[in-house]
Amino acid sequence: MGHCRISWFQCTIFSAISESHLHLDYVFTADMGEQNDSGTLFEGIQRWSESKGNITVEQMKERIYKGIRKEMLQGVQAIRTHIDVTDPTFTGLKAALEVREEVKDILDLQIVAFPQEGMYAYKGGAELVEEGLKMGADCVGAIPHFELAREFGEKSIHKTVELALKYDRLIDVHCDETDDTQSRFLELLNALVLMEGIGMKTTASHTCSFGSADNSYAFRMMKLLKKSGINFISCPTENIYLEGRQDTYPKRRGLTRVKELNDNGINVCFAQDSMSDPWYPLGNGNMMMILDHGIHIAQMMSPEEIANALDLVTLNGAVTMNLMICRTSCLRHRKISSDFLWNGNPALLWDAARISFLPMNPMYFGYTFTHRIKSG
Ligand code: 17E
Ligand code: FE2
Repeated sequence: MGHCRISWFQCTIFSAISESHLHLDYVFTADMGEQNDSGTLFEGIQRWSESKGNITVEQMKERIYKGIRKEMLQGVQAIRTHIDVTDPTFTGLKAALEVREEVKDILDLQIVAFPQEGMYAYKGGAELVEEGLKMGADCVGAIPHFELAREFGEKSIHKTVELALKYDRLIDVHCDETDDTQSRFLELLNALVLMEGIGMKTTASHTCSFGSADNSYAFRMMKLLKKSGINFISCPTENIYLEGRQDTYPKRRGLTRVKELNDNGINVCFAQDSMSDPWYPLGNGNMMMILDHGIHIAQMMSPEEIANALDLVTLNGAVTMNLMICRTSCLRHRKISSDFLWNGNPALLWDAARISFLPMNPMYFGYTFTHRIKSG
C-alpha cells in the first residue's frame, strides 16, 4: 500500500503508529466503580454510567495525558479518541478539547462526540451529540446496538449521517459491537454514506456481528462496502475479550472479518480501545502488542500478510483518520533505557515524540518530518 518503509542503520522507517480507536476519558478508571463481573460490553457501560459522575476536568485531563504519554512513548503519533458526551456537563469533552489544543504540535488528536449511553435510549441524547460537535468534536459517533430498539438504532444512524453533513465532520460509529447476527446497522450506515458520497470519511468500529454473519450476506456486503470506501477498525484484544460471552463451545472470537475485508481491498486497521477501564482491565498503549494479537486472531500470517502487517497499525489507521499528511516513525532493534520521560510533564511529550527511549526492545521514535500518504 505505498507504505514508506526503508531499512537504514538498523532502523526501519515507516508511517507513524496510529491509534485510531481509544477511549481516553476512560483510561485508568477500572478501579473507580464496581468490577465488571460478566466481562460484557453491556455491564461495562453500566459500570461506567454508575461511576462517571464525580470527575473534574482537571482529573480527566490528568488521566488523558497519562494515556497519551503511554501511547506516544511507544511510537504513536495520531490518536482518535471517543469521548462520552452523554454527560450534560461535558467534562470529558472539555478536557479532551483542551488537551487537543495543547498537544497539537506533536500529536494528531481527533475527538469523536460519542454517545456512550445512546442517542435515543433516554431523552435529549441526540442533542448532546450535536452540542459536542458545536463545541468542536471532529467526528460524530453513535452506538446503534445499544439503543432500546432496532428502530431507534436505525434512527441514530440516520441522525449521525445528518449531523456529519450539517457540520462537515467525519463519522465513527461503534457499530454492531455484539455477536448478535441480527445486528446489521453496518448495512444502513454503509448505504447512507454511499449515497452521500462520504464513505471515505466514515468508519465502522468493531462490527463484531459481521464476524458472525452468514457467508452469503457477507458476500453481498463486501461489494457494497468496497463501493462506498468506508473504513473499518477492529480492536482485537478488546473484541475477543468482550464477545463470545454468551457462547459455550464452540466460542466465537468476536472479531469482524478483518482478513476478508483486507483481501477485498477495504481499508481496515487495528486499535487498542481501552486501557484499564470498566470494559477491559489491561492495555498499555503498545500497538505492537495489539498488532501481534490481531494477526493471530484474524489468521493473517501468510508471508505477504506479515510483510504488510505494520500497515494495520500505521498507514491504514492514518487513512481511516483522513490524515493526508502522516508523521513518520522509526523502529530500532537496540536496547536503551531512560527515566526522564516518565515524569508527568506534558512538555516532555515533545521529546517523547522525537526520541522515545523504551526500557525494552524494540525502540520507536518519531521524526519531526512528515511524508505524504494516499489521499482521496
Ligand atoms: N464503550 C463501548 O461502547 N465499547 C467499548 N469497547 C468500550 C467502551 C471500551
Ligand atoms: Fe470503543
